[in-house]
Amino acid sequence: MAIHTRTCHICEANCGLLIETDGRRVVSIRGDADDPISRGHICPKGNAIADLEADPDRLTGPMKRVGDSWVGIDWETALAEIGARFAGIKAAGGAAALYVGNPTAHDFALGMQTGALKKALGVRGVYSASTVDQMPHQLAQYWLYGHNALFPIPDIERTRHLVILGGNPLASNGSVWTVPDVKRRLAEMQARGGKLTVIDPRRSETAGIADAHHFIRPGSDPALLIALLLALDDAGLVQPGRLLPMLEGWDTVWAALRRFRMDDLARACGWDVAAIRALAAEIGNGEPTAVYGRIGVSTAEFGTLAHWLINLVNIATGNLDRVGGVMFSSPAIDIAGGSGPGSHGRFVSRVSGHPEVMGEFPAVSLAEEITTPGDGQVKALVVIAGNPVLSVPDGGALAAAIDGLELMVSIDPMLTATSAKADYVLPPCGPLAKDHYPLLLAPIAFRNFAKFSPALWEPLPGQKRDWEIVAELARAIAAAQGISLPPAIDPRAQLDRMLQKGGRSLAEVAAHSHGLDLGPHVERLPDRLFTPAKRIRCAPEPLMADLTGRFADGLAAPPPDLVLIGRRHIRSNNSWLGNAPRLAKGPDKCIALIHPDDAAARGIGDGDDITITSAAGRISVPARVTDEIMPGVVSVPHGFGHSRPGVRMAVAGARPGASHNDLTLRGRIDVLSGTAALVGTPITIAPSFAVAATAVAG
Ligand SMILES: Nc1nc2c(c(=O)[nH]1)N[C@H]1C(S)=C(S)[C@@H](COP(=O)(O)OP(=O)(O)OC[C@H]3O[C@@H](n4cnc5c(=O)[nH]c(N)nc54)[C@H](O)[C@@H]3O)O[C@H]1N2
Ligand SMILES: Nc1nc2c(c(=O)[nH]1)N[C@H]1C(S)=C(S)[C@@H](COP(=O)(O)OP(=O)(O)OC[C@H]3O[C@@H](n4cnc5c(=O)[nH]c(N)nc54)[C@H](O)[C@@H]3O)O[C@H]1N2
Ligand code: SF4
Ligand SMILES: [Mo]
Repeated sequence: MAIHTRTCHICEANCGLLIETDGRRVVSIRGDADDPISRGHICPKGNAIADLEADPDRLTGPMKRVGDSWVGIDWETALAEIGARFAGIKAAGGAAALYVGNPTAHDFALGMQTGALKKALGVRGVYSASTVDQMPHQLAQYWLYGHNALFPIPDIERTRHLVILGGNPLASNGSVWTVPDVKRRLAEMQARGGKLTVIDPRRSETAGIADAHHFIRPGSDPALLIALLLALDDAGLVQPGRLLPMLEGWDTVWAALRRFRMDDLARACGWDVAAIRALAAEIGNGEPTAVYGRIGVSTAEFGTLAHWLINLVNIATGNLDRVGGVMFSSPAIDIAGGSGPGSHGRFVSRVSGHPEVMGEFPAVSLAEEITTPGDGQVKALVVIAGNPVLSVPDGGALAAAIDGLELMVSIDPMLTATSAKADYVLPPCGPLAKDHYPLLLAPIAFRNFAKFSPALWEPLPGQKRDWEIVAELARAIAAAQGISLPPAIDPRAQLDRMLQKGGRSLAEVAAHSHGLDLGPHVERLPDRLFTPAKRIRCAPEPLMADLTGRFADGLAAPPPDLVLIGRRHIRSNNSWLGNAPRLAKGPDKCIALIHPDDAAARGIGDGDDITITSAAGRISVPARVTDEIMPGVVSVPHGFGHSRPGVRMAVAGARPGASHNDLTLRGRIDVLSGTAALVGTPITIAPSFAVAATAVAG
């Protein structure tokens, strides 16, 4: 028996775990009370790591598709075959694409190898989960602060008022905000006299514990945020304080904002002007206040605009870089200092001319790059730890496009809706055979920390770690084309170098096996700015143009009758934990929430099976009639749809649910960042029996 300290790799909370093992068997997993940031917290997903390790559906070695079946193949042969097939495709003029999924963000060693794979594949723009997620934050930060990785983090331990738009940390455990034990921390804030305000079209779990909850029409947050800024201005509450000398273009912003009329903005977001003024008075009362927006705000048609406006609200009230407001971290490894600041529009995508953003193309544009003939048509695809068929809008179209590829390789432990379409699946070893360091998460934590968790054991014979697979795949593909790549980066050595740059070492961090507390955030401006003049660029031209053009033009447009939004469940993680028995139990999660008025108008009763239709497709799910959702809005979680052909996930398949992304539309995007508008999809709904009857009649 042994007890290992570990960081949970599943979500951004990065909880400290104590894992008790007997040989290679996990006996128990519990929260680590000595972890400086999570202080013993654990959620059901942390316990489910035992299920992930022991999942009987987990692939134990490389698989090759032969006709309609899978055959096992050894690594060397698989890599050589992939290399040769890839070189053939390249020689015939075909192009490649790389899609990088969310779990990559939790594997520092893997992230170090993707550059080599990009080079071997000859790809310039990559596709990733970022453009169905947080890219708007990064783009707004790149323009404002000069670096895409400068995330302002709510100072939950010292704030007096936290305002959350489009985030539900009680289900998600916090996002772009590593904040384990968030429920208790929010309660502590309230016990100190602090206030929690939630703005969400659904009375979410977080709204349920808030001091105030306001509904908002999906996608209309920018209207509310502009209205809040105008109300602050009207009340004489615009007080950037010590930030003022750092602001560039401040007057330009206000000139543009003042062209909007309060009534128009209020109508667009469905608020009373009086309620907007009341919230502005609270936000601007001089107390430490943090306004935070997350995925409900970023995955919208004006995602970048919304995040820019959230930053402007925090600047206008003097709460940016202020204790108790939103603050910049001082991580042990400064990823901002160590990487380029970011980019926008250095080159464009082939088919639709989307500008690259941080070197990425929109995930929604992958399908068209595969199906549109011509020079540079994508014929080969590599997916690393991703399930875009379920996670990217119009997954049905992407699935069909993938069928037309000449070569598809998936690095994934499971046969999923996406990897089941591959020609080769290269599965990694179990998660506990990999080292862990929160390279991308520590910089967004509510408090500075460092923690290294060594692998509990070596991979089983014949298994490899993700980073080894990517490194070897890159070299096999390069070699087949006669390209030479430098030797693979040794992750531990590289991590040590990165820590040493900040004055520490891997040995020192590793010696603190429960984690190293590096203290609360401190004021970092203006030094932390990456802009040449060390000033905050408040009025970036593309945002000003988006504000006065696309946004202003659409403000008066009447909203669709009914729109779709998403949600998360504490026992899920996107599409990939559905096969863990201890998470799958309990009531059905893939159900639609519908307001009683909307249900009554369509003859829908609680528990009825309903069919939801959009311009992309249709799905059927059970309905729950509830006033926790606002009228005109339906909520369905994403990450379901495990009954697609070839999926081998017995537990998930027993209750497969339907995929939200069979309804989302490829054409609805935030044009600045290329991020999909996942919220606000126009839909119609009807009882499934009625739809079936019409289909028969038609
Ligand atoms: N409608 C709608 N769609 C959404 C969202 C939404 O809110 N609404 N959210 C979006 C967001 S925020 C995200 S991040 C994306 C996620 O989108 P993706 O990253 O494309 O998908 P995931 O569902 O996270 O699937 C991850 C895959 O990685 C595999 N995997 C898990 N662990 C490992 C590992 O250690 N190594 C390897 N190689 N593979 C592993 C899993 O088996 C799974 O197939 O989905 C997005 N899609
Ligand atoms: N349990 C669990 N935890 C997770 C995940 C998971 O799938 N399950 N996924 C992880 C990932 S990859 C991510 S990116 C994070 C995301 O973390 P969060 O951003 O906290 O994500 P959600 O829980 O989906 O909360 C989004 C909220 O936005 C609301 N919303 C929808 N549309 C709008 C709108 O137009 N305006 C406003 N103001 N609100 C809106 C929704 O009703 C929902 O309550 O969670 C991470 N953690
Ligand atoms: S909250 Fe996130 S990091 Fe913590 S145990 Fe749950 S899944 Fe793991
Ligand atoms: Mo995400």
